[in-house]
Amino acid sequence: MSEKTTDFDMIIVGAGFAGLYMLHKMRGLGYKAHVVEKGTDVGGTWYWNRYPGARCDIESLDYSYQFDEDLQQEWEWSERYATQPEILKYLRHVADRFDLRKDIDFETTVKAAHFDEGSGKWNIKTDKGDFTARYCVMATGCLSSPNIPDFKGQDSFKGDVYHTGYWPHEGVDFTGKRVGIIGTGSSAIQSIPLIAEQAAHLYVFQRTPNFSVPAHNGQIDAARIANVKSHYKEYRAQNKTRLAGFGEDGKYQEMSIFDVPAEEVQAELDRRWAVGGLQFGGGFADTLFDKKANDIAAEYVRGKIRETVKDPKTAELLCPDSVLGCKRMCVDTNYYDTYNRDNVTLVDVSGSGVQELTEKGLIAAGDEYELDAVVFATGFDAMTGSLNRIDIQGIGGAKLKDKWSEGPKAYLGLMIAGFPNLFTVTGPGSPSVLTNMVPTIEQHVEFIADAIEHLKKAQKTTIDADPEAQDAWVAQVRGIADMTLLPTCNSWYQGANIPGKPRVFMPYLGFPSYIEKCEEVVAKDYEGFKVG
Ligand code: FAD
Ligand code: N01
Repeated sequence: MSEKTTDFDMIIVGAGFAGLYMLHKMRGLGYKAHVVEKGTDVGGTWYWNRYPGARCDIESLDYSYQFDEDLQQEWEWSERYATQPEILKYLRHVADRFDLRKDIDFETTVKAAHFDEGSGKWNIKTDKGDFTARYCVMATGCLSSPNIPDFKGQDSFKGDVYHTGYWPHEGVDFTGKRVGIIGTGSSAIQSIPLIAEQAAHLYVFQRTPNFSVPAHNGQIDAARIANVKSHYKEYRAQNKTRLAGFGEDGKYQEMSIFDVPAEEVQAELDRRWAVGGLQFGGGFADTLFDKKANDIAAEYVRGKIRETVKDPKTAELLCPDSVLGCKRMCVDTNYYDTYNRDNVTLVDVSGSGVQELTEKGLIAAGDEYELDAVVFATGFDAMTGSLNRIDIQGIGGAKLKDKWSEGPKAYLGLMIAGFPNLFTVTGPGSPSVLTNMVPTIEQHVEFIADAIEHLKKAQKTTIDADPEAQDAWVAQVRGIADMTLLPTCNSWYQGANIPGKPRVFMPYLGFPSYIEKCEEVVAKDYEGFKVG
């Protein structure tokens, strides 16, 4: 342990964007806060995901903290979409700039957190020792538990095995190797073009194709940086009025696609494709709500795939038949073009899937592929995975895992009824993964800090979610999702990627209405929370 004392006002689990800001915020308010982190350094997502091509797909000027004006003015992003090393460098800089490391225990994993009703404190067990704290914040991340499917013969493969979310720090050289990659989500779509440049041959095992739009990445234009920095506060404030907390105002985004003349629709889709990035999906008001409207944008992307990929059979395999945006859209550099390389083969595993790993490679769709390395780009047990891996027990020894056995329930994605003084940053029911996550994380951290200050002023010691308010919020999260096309495919948003995981739509759609709700809750004296 880095300090002799083991009793804190707050224990924070995780040293990513959320944990670092939570520590800084609480320290600034005069609390004794301490972070416990499994990794050897800060960074969270950007510490673990070091696969080739890893970078954010929200623009760097947006995907960064806004809590400190000097920091946002002084930090210089080099590319439109920052690479994993650059984001990690930024988070390391934040840790040093605010002297955060002295209050972080690295290489320490939290195994259990039990609420002690007698003392009103949390007993937190790690693999290196125990802590007590009045408040416990799970800043454990919502895409931080890698999903490694349980294939037959998993251990028999004699070659190298990697997961994108556990990438070796020293990097991997695939030169001259026969490589197989399982999955075609964002991680795969970023890494495939770069692995293909090195490998002797790359086999891509695709269960479901994804929609991807070009990043058009490059150096950030100096004039744009100067412009944003000249009014960063207002720029950030404007982003908070946007559905996903970032983006641009388009001419037609309040209009139905059917109210816009066809040639203007085409021109707007062309314009958005040329701009690149996730904003492609936000051109018209009904794309996410009306299947026919969605079909127009989806067919546009399919057209681009067919134009780019020379082999018609491969192109068809790459065309998703699902709704655009129903699985998280991907943003790529040269993804589709990579399939024009002679050393890349797309293998359709949509029917029988990857069946097993063998000594020499893997069996998919009945054929054995001989490989030197297998890359699992198989995603994460999203939103609940890292929480369920900790033995969390609340009032009466109730286990979080049991409470969530039919799907996670939380109030505002911030607290779980029956687990007093335990907060989750971007928990289920938060807008989290449907937004630019950094401003969402900052909003959550500030809400938690304000709630604790509220308790102090009111001379109270406990805050808990009211079960009825929680149920109403869970119903609202699902109700909103049900108005959209989001629940229409097997996405990780609803746990469909993990065998046996309850099928429940987890994130809340709508950053502005979420902020409004939180402000209303505070104005009504923490409505929906029990303070005691
Ligand atoms: P994390 O960064 O996941 O940090 C959680 C930390 O908790 C980890 O370091 C983990 O080791 C630690 N931890 C977990 N359990 C324990 C335990 N039991 N004991 C000790 N420590 C523990 N979001 C965007 O908005 N835009 C993007 O472009 C974007 N790109 C992404 C790219 C990738 C490859 C991935 C995987 C995610 C991406 N995300 C993106 C989502 C990203 O996870 C968030 O933006 C953000 O980094 C999350 O920060 P966090 O601090 O909440 O969690
Ligand atoms: O994971 P995914 P990811 N057999 O779950 C396949 C963020 N992120 O790591 O679709 C065969 O999207 C699975 O197939 P299917 C972002 O939020 C952002 O790529 O389930 N295949 C799918 O193709 C993202 O959404 C960036 O049928 C199997 C793939 O593996 C989230 O993290 C970059 C399988 C997993 O895709 C997760 O992305 C990276 C099996 N048994 C990540 N099991 C940016 O660009 C799974 N698959 C910012």
